[in-house]
Amino acid sequence: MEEGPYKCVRDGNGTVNRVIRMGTRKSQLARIQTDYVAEKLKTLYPDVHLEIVAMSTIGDKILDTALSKVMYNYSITSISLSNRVDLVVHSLKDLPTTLPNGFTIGAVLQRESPHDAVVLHPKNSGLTLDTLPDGSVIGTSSLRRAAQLKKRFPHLEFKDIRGNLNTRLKKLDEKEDYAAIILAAAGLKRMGWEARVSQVLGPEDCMYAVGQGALAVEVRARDCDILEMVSTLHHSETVLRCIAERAFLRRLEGGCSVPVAVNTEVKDSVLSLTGAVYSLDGADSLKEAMETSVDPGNKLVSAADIQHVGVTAHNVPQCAQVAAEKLGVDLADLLLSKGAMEILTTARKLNDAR
Ligand code: DPM
Repeated sequence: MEEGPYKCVRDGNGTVNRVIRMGTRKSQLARIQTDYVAEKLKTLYPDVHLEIVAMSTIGDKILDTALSKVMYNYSITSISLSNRVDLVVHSLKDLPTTLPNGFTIGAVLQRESPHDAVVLHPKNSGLTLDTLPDGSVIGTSSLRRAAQLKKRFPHLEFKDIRGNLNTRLKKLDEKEDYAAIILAAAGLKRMGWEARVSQVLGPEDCMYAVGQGALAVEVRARDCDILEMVSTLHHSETVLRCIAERAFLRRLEGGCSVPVAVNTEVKDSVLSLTGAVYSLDGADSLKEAMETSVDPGNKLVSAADIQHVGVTAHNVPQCAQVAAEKLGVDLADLLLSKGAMEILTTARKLNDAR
């Protein structure tokens, strides 16, 4: 169970009137994402004084290790958050489904495209994953992408590629090692590199990662003034989709280093979730779909617990959040009943041995 509500500590009139310090990692993408949220906050709260603090994290330092093994160290920023800064903007997909005690996701912003995209070496311009020659090497360190694409495009080969987005694009363009790389469409868009996207992969080719394409604002759970301030950034539909996705991943005990993929949709107050697990080569997989009503009129349960898989969203109907979380858990249980744990355990062991 997660922690219950914290007692609010306010400064008198319910508004934040001290300096708010925003932490950011030093990569260009992290900086762009932080600036984007800072701009939104400045527009909403012109009187609030924001300060951006650049931080080094272990995540930045261990980029030489396979990303699929270290990604979860991103939660290291929570440690900086404990004293130096008041909020940190993250790509939601890099945040663990269980946050360190005392921290919460105070805002989940409207999702960009959650899909993965193909970026071709310039010499392959005009080709697609289908038409690339046999044996073409595709760069990705994502077990999720490799598993799905190996199965779907058996004529291609997959190799790890590391470093931040700038490094990866450089490795692609300036060498002949990779015919193409796969990256999240959202990150490419934020970097202003949309023109490099040659193909966006739909769910039939590659389902996305839990939380992909959404930005999250991490805060201290007891800072009620800040929590209230950032909560206006919540995008209800994104919140519900991401709660379902994160609940699914958490139930599967999957970190971001397991081949787990999802697809979600909200239509006419119905939230649908498709989830899948894969062996590393994609040969073994399980995929199921479920849906639930997230109609605020649907008074399922009244939640005493205000956090849902780490997200605090007072302004999104509780019954809908409860239904979304239950959807994720139920779908995971369905996959577990069909043998998902065996697939994931084997994938994890093989990946650790790489
Ligand atoms: C996580 C994964 C990757 C990132 C694993 C996955 C990709 C690693 C790789 C959990 N985090 O997706 O299966 O390609 O080797 C990351 C990116 C973004 C956030 C870059 C990307 C930007 C998009 C977003 C790295 N984290 O996926 O191309 O905000 O969702």
